[in-house]
Amino acid sequence: MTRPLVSILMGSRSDLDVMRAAADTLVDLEIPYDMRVISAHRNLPRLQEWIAQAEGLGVEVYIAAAGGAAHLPGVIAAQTIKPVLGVPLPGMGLMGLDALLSIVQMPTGVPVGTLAIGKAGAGNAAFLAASILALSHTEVRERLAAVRARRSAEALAGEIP
Ligand code: RP5
Repeated sequence: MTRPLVSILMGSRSDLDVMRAAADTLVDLEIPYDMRVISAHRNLPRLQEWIAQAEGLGVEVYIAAAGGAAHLPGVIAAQTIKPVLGVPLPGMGLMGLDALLSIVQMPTGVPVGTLAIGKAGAGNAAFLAASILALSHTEVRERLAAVRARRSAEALAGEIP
């Protein structure tokens, strides 16, 4: 098994549909990842166990998604000095604004890089993870540059003259 560079975590199976956008982007960039559902509220010991395991496996970036009170990204950030990217999710009645405001307000010294709400944020979390990995992984840098160039060409081709 290829060792994952990115760990995608979410609080509930109900988050899976949105978070596929992050996984799909990592696949596109050929970045090995692990994706699992572990709730900070319902399964804290399991979360702590996984983070210890992930650090040993060589995970370099965490992408964590949660809705509502949305503590998962912050609880992960409390246990690692690796970058944690938080994706606020809609679906709890306040369209994700509650989760966004919760995730973005981490205390000084324990930041969570917070992305947009929902699928757009999930996809961009994967791109941001790639940018972080590109600092030290040449092959990721090359693939990220290629995907960005491809998207740029597609945008130009779609331009209305
Ligand atoms: C959060 O609460 C999850 O991330 C999810 O977005 C939300 C609702 O979870 P379920 O009640 O559907 O499991 O912890």
